[in-house]
Amino acid sequence: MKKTLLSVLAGAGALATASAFAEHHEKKDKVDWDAKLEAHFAEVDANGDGNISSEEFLAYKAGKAEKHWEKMAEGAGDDGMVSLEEMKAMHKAKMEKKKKKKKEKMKDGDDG
Ligand SMILES: [Ca+2]
Repeated sequence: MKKTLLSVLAGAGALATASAFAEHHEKKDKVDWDAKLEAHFAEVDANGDGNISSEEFLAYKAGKAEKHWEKMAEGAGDDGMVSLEEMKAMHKAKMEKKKKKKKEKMKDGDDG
């Protein structure tokens, strides 16, 4: 009888833990993808006609590429060009920064 009661209690505890876990992740994962997509669409649809033309798409991508290049150029040498070694160094620095950020988040008790 004692064993059964313990099993029931352990089961209830596990259930409560699983429920709290699921609830936490449900809240965290609740992203309004429609709203995100609509915002992104509006960003690309430069003239706001509700359609994305190839010109709008390419202009949007060119803008993104330009911003990307500006970031890359920060790691470029004096010649204004990015070598493979410089690119690897930038990538390594970026990964280390990400790792450090993740560690700090975990320290704060927030897993993401
Ligand atoms: Ca358009």
